[in-house]
Amino acid sequence: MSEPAVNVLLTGFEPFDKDPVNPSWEVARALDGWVCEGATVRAVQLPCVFGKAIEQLDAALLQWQPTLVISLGLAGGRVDITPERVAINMDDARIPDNGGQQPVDAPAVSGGPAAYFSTLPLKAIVRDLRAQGLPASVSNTAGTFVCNHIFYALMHRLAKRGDPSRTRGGFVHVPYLPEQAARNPGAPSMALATQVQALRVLIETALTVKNDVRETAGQLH
Ligand code: PCA
Repeated sequence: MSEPAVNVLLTGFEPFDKDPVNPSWEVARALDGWVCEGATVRAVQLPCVFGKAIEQLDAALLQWQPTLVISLGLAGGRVDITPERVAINMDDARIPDNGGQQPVDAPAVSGGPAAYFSTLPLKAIVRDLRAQGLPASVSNTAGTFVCNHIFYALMHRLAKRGDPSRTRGGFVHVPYLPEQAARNPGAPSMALATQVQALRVLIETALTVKNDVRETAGQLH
């Protein structure tokens, strides 16, 4: 008898804000089919549209029944790979999404709790990335746009299953690609190959480290 397939769902977003490329999707699709610790990465692109992104996430969760879910998004201006600590139940869009919606102070999931924490081993991830020469830090805000929206919806769904340790999930923001920084002079960037390597390390750590390490990654402000 063959073992049931073990899948890692890795989502990335389509380009937004008139940008022709989104590194989050470039990284995800580069890893589609990669096998790590016996688990196969399944890359799915999400629309940068409030609501519709959640529908497509739900379809992907149903299709792949993943044991680990990592959603990626671009945070232009960040200097490193940033696993997010917390998703808040708040849509407050500074710019319209790709469908022209611009919610202000609306819940991501109506009636949901204020926030959820990532269930990824954040500190171990940052430790392992840095040890491999890959810049990373924990972020304490995923913003209030579509990335935080999908992060919140993901954690709400995993929490409602009642066994948060069975399917781990979280969100990771990635920096601009060099070509994007060239269009935004002065902005920091990271090459695609480096971002892809960082996600390889991150997925392996998320699959193998059951209990996070105790190390500070706090910020004073
Ligand atoms: N970044 C945006 C939405 C899509 C993406 O890649 C964000 O940080 O909300």
